[in-house]
Amino acid sequence: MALLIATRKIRADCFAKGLIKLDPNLDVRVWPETGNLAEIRYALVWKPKHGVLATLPNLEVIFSIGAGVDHVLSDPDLPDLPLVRFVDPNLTMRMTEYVCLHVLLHQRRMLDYAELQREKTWKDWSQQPGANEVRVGVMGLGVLGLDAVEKLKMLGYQVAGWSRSQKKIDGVECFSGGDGLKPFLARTDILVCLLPHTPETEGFLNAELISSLAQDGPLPGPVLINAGRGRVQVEADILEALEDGSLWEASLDVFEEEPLPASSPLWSHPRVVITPHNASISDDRAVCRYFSEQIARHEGGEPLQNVVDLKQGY
Ligand code: NDP
Ligand code: OXD
Repeated sequence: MALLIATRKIRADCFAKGLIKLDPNLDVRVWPETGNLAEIRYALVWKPKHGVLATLPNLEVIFSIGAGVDHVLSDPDLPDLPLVRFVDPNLTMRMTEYVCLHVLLHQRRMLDYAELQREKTWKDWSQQPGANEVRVGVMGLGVLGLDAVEKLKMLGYQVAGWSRSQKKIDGVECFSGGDGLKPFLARTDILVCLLPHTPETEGFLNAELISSLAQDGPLPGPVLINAGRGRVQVEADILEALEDGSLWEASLDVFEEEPLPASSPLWSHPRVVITPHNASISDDRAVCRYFSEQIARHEGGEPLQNVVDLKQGY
């Protein structure tokens, strides 16, 4: 039984060591040194080269090193096999940290204070609303969104969530689908996007959506935080919205093109916080433990966990 790892070489070598430590009998290969392709039954991948998975005639399961699977589903030659995504408490915790950090940053007007500090100006900014005055809306109530809304609630925000299917969460106003979108946006001062990139969500965070956010909140304007996927946002529309005032500030962790090109005006926009797609990075040891367990389950005839719905694309 062999497993092929296809990701950046340094990380692949680290996963190979970790997996062998957990199961010394596992035959681990690092792409492009595949050996006999017919022996490979599992593939552990992050942004694999298109077409590689289709060359493995006896592949049984594809493992995504990340929670998102768009990097696998974009392969036009993807074999029709179970795709298991990474779900892990550490990944969830790190994303919740990012969400809370950035919601607090905008609510407490930290970008204004950073500017005042650069000017060496001692000035108390009185217009920092309390958390209880701020309406946060989380798009995507999956593994990550559900944890984020719970922690935001604990911080005292007025929290709502929006997802494809209707949810019922204590203390969180839940909206769903096309009908729920406008009312959800209309009550949202800080919008947090934790949506996957699918054909349905492509370009979703656009001018029309931004202009539907609440304009009567306690901050100078609405805020967008996107840690889902870059192709869910339209960067030209975000920049325009920041200029025309329909958006006040933004925190962006993901981008249409990554790395974000040096020519992007987002880099130097005074009301934008940029992070390099590291809101929540999969922990290497947890990745090894999790997929080693999935292999053991599969070998033992137990069902795989967190199998992606290929029709929905997440
Ligand atoms: P899940 O699959 O658990 O949740 C996805 C959520 O999005 C669900 O609530 C789903 O609705 C909702 N959704 C999907 N499509 C639509 C749609 N068309 N309309 C409305 N709601 C929709 O994913 P996770 O929470 O684990 O992860 C979310 C995303 O976060 C990942 O796909 C990945 O892109 C991103 N991510 C980013 C990281 C980073 O570092 N920036 C790190 C990890 C993940 P429903 O509940 O009805 O199915
Ligand atoms: C993921 C990511 O999907 O890191 O896990 O983006």
